[in-house]
Amino acid sequence: MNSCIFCKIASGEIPSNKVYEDEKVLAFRDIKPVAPLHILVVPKKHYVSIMDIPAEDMDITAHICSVIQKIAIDEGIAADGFRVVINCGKNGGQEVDHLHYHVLAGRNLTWPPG
Ligand code: IU
Repeated sequence: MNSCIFCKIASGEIPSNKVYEDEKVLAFRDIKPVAPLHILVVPKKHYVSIMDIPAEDMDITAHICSVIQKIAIDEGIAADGFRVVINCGKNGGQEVDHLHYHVLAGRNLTWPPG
């Protein structure tokens, strides 16, 4: 996926405000934050959405969950709480077609979402 902007960010071709990286995942601060803390966690391998993850790769979801735990501790948001969002497809509000987890914190997030 040479044209995918998150592939380029994940590979370092496009710089980002990185908060965590390992061989499978990159986490970086969203360029248009909608909360005081807004971090995106993306797999380095390209999946369009959660619907695009093959069964044999599903362990990436558990790995991302453990990365989110680490980010929550490192960023000091675990005690007050936070939200994890995956937008999927048109009605889900997905704009970038590379799987990403939004981590949102730093204010009282309302429910239901708009
Ligand atoms: P969405 O779930 O696809 O709607 O969210 C995409 C997010 O990616 C959105 O919050 C953008 O602000 C964010 N983003 C970014 O942080 N850096 C970029 O270069 C681009 C989008 I393009």
